[in-house]
Amino acid sequence: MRIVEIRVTPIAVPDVPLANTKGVHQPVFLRSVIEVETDCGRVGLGETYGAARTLAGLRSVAPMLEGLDPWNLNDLRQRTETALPDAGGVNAPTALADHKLVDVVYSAFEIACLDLAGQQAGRPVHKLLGGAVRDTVSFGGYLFFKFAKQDLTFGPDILGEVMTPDALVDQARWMVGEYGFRSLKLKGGVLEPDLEIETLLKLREAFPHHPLRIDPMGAWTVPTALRVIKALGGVEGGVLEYLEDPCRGMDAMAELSVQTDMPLATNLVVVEFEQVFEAVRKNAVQIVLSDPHYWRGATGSIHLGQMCRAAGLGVSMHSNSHLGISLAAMLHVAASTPNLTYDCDTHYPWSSHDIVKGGRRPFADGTWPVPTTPGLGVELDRDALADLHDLYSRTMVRDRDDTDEMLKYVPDYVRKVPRW
Ligand code: GKR
Ligand code: MG
Repeated sequence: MRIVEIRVTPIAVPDVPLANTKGVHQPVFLRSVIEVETDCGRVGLGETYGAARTLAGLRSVAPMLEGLDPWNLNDLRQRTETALPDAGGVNAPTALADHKLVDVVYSAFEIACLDLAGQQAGRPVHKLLGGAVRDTVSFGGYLFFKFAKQDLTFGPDILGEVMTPDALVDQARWMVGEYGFRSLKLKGGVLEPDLEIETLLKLREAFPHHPLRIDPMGAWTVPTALRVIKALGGVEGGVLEYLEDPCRGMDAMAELSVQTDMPLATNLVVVEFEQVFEAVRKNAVQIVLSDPHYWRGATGSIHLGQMCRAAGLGVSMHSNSHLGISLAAMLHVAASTPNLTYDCDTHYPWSSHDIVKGGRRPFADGTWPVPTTPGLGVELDRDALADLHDLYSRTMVRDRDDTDEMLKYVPDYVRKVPRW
């Protein structure tokens, strides 16, 4: 089996104004959909970021993959590195972490190659990743403070403004009622820390048995983080399961870690293998979030799990706004990472679109079944792809910039991380 053609299609997906510490989501989020076609007529699928640098990277590597055997992932890595020497990062300057273009591009094509290999072998992708250790993958409800959507041109809002602790608890009730999530994560760093403390205490009251997390994305100084941990009851009998990226940068996380037993998680300070060693040396974090979109694909995410086990670190899973091909990749990886013991993140409930046949996948009790059919287990809905590509052409949004978008809602907004 050899690759004969690759199609990379940028799409724009209607989004809602979800807030985080660096701003707010734009009216659409961008994704790239990858179709890798082989000489035997099979098509492998991938989905990744859709912002300009990622798209350009995918497009410059695609022609170099002609003739590649999709089973040969070392060859894929080599060709990607050759096509993108010193390519730098993918993210906007306002982002809080950057990911290497070469890792992101490799990851996207790797998923498509594994889809092809699985299809040819007649086995689901998780069989190629060491085998599934679970039949379903459990996700947490991802809660966001948000504005009411001002511009309804590209799609309706979900739930309107949510900018107070009580409104956030209502959002959680909706999410748990609708999807059955059994744990909850709050995107913090948006309201003042006291209001976010109040929110978590009210969530605990409303959901006495749901594990709770908060992710302020580096918004707090070390003293503020310590104050929040104390107010939330610390570790034993406290409100939090873990605290994700409370402080900005590896050294601030290490400074906090030495003063608390609260498990600290990250998808900001450990995003490359080399950083796992630094984090362990500095005892900066106790849990690392994996993600097949930048941890060198599905195989890299599995390697991360093994490294974390050796280092005594826990593993959870990160998400960005995504659709069904990414969801399938996340399911295969999560199923075959034995030490992924926390509920995974997903933005899926915040969108009402999909590009896979059969439409949006329903989930029960906050879980999705692990696909059992060959490959990734999803097929492309070409009409849906064409519609979202058309939206991409019409919107003219080409990069993610939450900070710029925030000025539409708060005209004097200034990005400041940490803020409190
Ligand atoms: O969607 O606003 C968002 C999140 O902040 C996302 O961009 C992060 O990558 O959810 C992610 C996280 O930091 O866990
Ligand atoms: Mg995070």
